[in-house]
Amino acid sequence: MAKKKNVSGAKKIKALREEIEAHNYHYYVLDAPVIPDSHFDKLLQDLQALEEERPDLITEDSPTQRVGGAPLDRFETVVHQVPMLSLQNVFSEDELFDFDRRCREGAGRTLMTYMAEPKIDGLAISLRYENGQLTRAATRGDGRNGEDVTSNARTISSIPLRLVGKNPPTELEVRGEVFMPVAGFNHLNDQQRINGEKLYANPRNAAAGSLRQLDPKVCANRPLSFFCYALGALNGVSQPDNQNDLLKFFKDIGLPVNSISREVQGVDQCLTYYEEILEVRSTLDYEIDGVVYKVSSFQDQERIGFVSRAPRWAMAHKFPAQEETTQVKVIEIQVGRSGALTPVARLEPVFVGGVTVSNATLHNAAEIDRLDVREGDTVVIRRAGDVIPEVVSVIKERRKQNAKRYRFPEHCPVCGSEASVDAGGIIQRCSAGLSCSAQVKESIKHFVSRKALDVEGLGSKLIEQLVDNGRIRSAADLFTLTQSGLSKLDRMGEKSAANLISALDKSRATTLPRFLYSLGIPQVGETTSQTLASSFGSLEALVESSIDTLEAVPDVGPVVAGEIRRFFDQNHNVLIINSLIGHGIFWDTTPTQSNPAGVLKNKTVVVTGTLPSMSRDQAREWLIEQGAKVSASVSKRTDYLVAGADPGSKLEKALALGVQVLDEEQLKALASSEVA
Ligand code: D41
Repeated sequence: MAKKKNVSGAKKIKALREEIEAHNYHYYVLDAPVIPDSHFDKLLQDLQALEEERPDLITEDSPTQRVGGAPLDRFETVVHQVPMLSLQNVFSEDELFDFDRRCREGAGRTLMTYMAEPKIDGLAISLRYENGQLTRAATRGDGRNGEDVTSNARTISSIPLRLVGKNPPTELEVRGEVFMPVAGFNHLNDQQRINGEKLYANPRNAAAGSLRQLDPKVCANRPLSFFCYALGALNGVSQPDNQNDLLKFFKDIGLPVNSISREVQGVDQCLTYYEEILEVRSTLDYEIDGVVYKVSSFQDQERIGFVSRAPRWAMAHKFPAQEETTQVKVIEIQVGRSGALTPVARLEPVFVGGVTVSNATLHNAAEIDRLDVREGDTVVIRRAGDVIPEVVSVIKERRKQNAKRYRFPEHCPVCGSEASVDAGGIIQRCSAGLSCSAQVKESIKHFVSRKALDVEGLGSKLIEQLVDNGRIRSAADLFTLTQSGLSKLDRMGEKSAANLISALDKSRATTLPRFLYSLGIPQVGETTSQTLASSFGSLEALVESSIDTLEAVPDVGPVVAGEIRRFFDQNHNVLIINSLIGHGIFWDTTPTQSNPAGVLKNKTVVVTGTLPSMSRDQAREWLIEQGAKVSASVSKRTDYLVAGADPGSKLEKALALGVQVLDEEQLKALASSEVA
């Protein structure tokens, strides 16, 4: 009896492992998960429980072993049997034309077929599989000698511990890139900040730092991933004969390859690929620093050959760098609309991430302390995608001897009032509220901005001028401006004055969500404004709401609820609101729910990614019309996630929590269906 039970235990363990591996394959290689993450976690837990009963059956390649083994004292050196080559770079089209010419001449062709791949910004490693089992992972090192990082590589979920298929190669060495996805990187740095540990400057450094942890359990908690792109050695199966087939082969045996690689013909298509990838760069969930072109045919590759330790048949075509060094001229303090004092480094202009940058944010006083940035310092700045450029590190070696530590001001640089640290303990704020002209200016700029009341032709300079010469002291005063008064201002003609008056007039007709947003309540963005409007239905109900009723609104936690209450408790805010309404600002007060009996009524819905036929804002407005509550983040309380292209981490979270995911079409179908 006992024996029989054990056998069935062993069988169950085997079956569960295979099931888990199959899901891993669907998730990481095919990029098409078949079950939600929660279901996957359950399978793993089941396996863990079975293995606890049968520790004798635990093997190194069990999916439960990804949590990381015993810490190491040091990494052993590995000699790569086949050296890991390096890549040459080009930065310009001319250099690329030369590369193409050399390849065509070397192979004796008039038109060359290339494999074009994104160049992942991570670190190169080599994985060794023997009879389908992962036996060793080594960093590239100098190309000849690397470090044995097998125990860390085993913790990376997208690296298969076993290859799929009945007849795996007897020997396989595969090369690829270990990297940290951007979302994981941001999360890691948040975590490091909370724990008072050092921050990583970029995803690449974070990936390298994680793979070099001596304790595999630390590495196991780092969100690393992997794509492969080259062969070191292959035995026991027939060799593919070009790069395109090689990548297909990798995918077939369970190794993740990048899905946006593609075969191209000739240098023109290389350039098209380059432009296309540059265009989508900021939407990818991992960082790339260029594209790589490789002569696809292995026979052609052989003919073309090598220069020292780099192939002549491959080339990296680099994107403009996202990091550059430059000098900090001065550190200035900007005052935000709620008084937050934000330090900004004024820089010697540099070209970075495709644009010339002359300012970078230093976030707050604590960040200046952490970096120890001083005026005159040489710093590394970073501009990734469309985010505000930031200072990531200081090159201390280049610091001038007399450079003094920066002292954060104790007073508002604009109005001179005392500055104090806010409740969160990080942000310094000017204490003067709307008696500080900087706060007045910023709150009016926000009030007229596109997503708020959208007053056309009222730029920052004009607002500053109007506040400075005392014509307006609040958003409400905008509606006291006259055409004749305006036309007397600098650089303002009759025509623009008339246009501005009519734009202001037009902006009087608004919606409750826009009006709430325009007030600039701290922590209350567009989505929260929409949720508040649909939850309370009227401004009066919101103004009189208690902390408890506020917290019952989706996405409103104690911090946001506190900010809202504080805002409406301040008499000057109420006065401005009343004055605005007195000046004729109005919105439709009939309930916005045009389909209040619909299926979506009172459902909490989150929208993510790019939808085919409407913007996210339009989708949110439409959902509110359907009676839904639109929320910004996925939680257990979310009923539906509406996901478009490039959905990002919200989709993962929804799948993990078992939240129903809909595309735009399914959403529309659901909305028009009958209520049961
Ligand atoms: O994505 C990459 N970072 C990448 C790196 C890639 N897609 N292909 C690569 N191909 C090579 C050759 C052609 C030499 C096999 C590479 C690298 N090398 C590479 N990465 C680091 C050093 C070399």
